[in-house]
Amino acid sequence: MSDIVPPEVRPKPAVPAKPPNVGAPTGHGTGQGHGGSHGAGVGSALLGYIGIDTIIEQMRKKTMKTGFDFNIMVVGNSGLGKSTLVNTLFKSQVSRRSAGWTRDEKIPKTVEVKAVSHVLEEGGVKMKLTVIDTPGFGDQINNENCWEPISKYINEQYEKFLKEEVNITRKKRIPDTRVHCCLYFISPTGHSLRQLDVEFMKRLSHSVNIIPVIAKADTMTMEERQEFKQRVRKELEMGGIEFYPQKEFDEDMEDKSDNDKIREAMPFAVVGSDKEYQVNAKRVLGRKTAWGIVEVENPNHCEFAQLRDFLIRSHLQDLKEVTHNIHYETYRAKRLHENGGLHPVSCNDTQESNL
Ligand SMILES: Nc1nc2c(ncn2[C@@H]2O[C@H](COP(=O)(O)OP(=O)(O)OP(=O)(O)O)[C@@H](O)[C@H]2O)c(=O)[nH]1
Ligand SMILES: [Mg+2]
Repeated sequence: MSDIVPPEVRPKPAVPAKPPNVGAPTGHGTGQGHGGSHGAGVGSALLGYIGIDTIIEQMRKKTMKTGFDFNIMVVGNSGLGKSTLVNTLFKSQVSRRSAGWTRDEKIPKTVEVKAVSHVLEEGGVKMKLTVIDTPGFGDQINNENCWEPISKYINEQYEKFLKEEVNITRKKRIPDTRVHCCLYFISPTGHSLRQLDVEFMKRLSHSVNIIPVIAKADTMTMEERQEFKQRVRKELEMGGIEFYPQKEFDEDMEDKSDNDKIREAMPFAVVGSDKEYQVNAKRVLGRKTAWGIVEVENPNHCEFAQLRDFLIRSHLQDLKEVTHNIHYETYRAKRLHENGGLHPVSCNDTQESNL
């Protein structure tokens, strides 16, 4: 069942438009703010404040109550700093570091897929974070089909969701185990992408949001890093690899311009650490070397902060929406089509929010 979703069956993006000015302060009572009557001439001037904008607050309260799921997968050779980076991203020990394991324990004979969940809470919002690790990827003598168990896992989660969705008595909230984001770790060789990198991203980019990152960026000089980034970008383009945020899913000009900036800066060259050091009277996450401290969150040192802002602070909801509306929808359409075109009895098009 691997590679079940061929690129040609991808539907047109159906990502719902983001509400304008979400989170921006609203001018209560003015009745003529910029939210009122722009658009395709369908808005009408309001004579007074109605309270439409309170939907944002209502959504916020709901999210606070229910929390949300976020499932992140890490793929890349052993020792590239995958666990460390995820721990750095979420400022907690959400992924077990393998340092200290014996060699035999460390490298599995085949690629394994292991999911571990944690509940993180910040500002009253609960996130059920599942980190999906893929030990053994790229570590075999023959790595020919090592993307297969990963593709299988991704599709199995879509299948699980589909089965729940078509049940006659559906759960109010379908547990979401679908992979929202796959961080792909590129080895900081300074040369070029390996055959395996290209193969993996090519095969999987149509069923999951892939975000390539350059691992252990502190092992390269600034010049080497820039050159390597450029080369990788070129190779990704030449290989026709679509990474997240995919150009074809930009919703409007604003989205395109924001995402273009991100795409031009990718793949982010990152450094991870779960150790804190004192720098200028501040505690910072960093890596201590004989010639100084590499500060993980300092944009002059590496691009970790850019990755974190993009992944968590600006695009987390979009990653979930693209997973649901594009990748899962493609899988679902294909499966229902295989089913002789028969829609399961209770299937209706109302999508449940994952929030
Ligand atoms: N120089 C450098 N070392 C790092 C970085 N991130 C992690 N390390 C170190 O690299 C080693 C491996 O880190 P892990 O996070 O366990 O790597 P991993 O990819 O999860 O390894 P596996 O679980 O074995 O696949 C540890 O000694 C880390 O301290 C980094 O950004 N730069
Ligand atoms: Mg690890």
